[in-house]
Amino acid sequence: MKKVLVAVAVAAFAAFIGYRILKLKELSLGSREIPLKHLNCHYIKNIEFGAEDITILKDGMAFMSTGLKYPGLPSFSDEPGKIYAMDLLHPKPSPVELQIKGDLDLRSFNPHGISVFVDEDDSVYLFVVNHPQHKSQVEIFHFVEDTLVHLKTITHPLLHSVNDIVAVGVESFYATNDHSFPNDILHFLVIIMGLPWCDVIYYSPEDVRVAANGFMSSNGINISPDKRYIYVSDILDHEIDVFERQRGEQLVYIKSVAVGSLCDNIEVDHRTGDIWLGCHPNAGKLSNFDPNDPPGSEVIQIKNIHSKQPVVTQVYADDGHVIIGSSVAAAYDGKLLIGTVFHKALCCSLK
Ligand SMILES: [Ca+2]
Ligand SMILES: [Ca+2]
Repeated sequence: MKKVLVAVAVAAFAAFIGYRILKLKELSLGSREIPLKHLNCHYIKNIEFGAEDITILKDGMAFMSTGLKYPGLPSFSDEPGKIYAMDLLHPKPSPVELQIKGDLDLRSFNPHGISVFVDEDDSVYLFVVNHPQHKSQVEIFHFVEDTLVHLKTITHPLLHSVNDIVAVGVESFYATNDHSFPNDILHFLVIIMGLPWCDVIYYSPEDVRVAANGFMSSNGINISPDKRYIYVSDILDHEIDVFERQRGEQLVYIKSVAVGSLCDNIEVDHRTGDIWLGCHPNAGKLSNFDPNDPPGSEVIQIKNIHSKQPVVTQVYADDGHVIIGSSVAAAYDGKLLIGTVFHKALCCSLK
């Protein structure tokens, strides 16, 4: 009898794991192929090893974090990561590598999500998620002409698997953890079980805490132009979650908007409040990288996200033969920049 019970339990567990693996294939949109939807685009000079995140200031200055090395994904350069800036108001915009000054180990610099905070006196602070030796920390820089002056490195046990950040002060930010545990095996088990255990952390020098949780895998994060709302991409849930910031930096969940793709970073148009998303149309192809059948790219725009009927539009789609693994899309003055995890970057015309 005991043997029968054990056999039944083992069979039930195996069936459950089998079901969860099928579910995971569904979540990764592993069978999805997308029709092409191209714009008039050209490759951005010097960007050969990814621009995982891009953010654009109101004055047209775009920042790009390049050369990410992320476990489980390809990387085609042994060089450390770099930060570039590109002035979109220049007649022929071209990226310039920013020199980094101060006390930061540049050999292990591995930049991921970025965010900019502009102070009342127009000082520009660049916040960068950095993974030296695959750890997670946040670097704060002061941007002065073509230089980043390193001010501070922030580490905290709650900031264990940071993907992206949004700065809300000169030393405060919200950050997403894309893993529920820093350990890959534990995280994979949690994903297999279908448990939404990832979170968003609020950090300030006085207060560090979980601001929101319940994400399968929280990835991109950004803020509305009026600074009232925070948007988070729950990449495995194919949704953008909207939160309202309340007193004491509490995040209150408002709603989710379905996007039908695995959207990575979030950029917000300063003028219109439109949401721009760089998405992975098929994450199976991304994690099982095959240069003969590369992962594609997809850009999705959400208009009127706070209305009853947000408008979700696919603006760009490629099967990976032009651009592989789009992770960010940023619009400015009729231009659309598309960055990727480990491939090139595009500058497209929206006009
Ligand atoms: Ca970002
Ligand atoms: Ca990301």
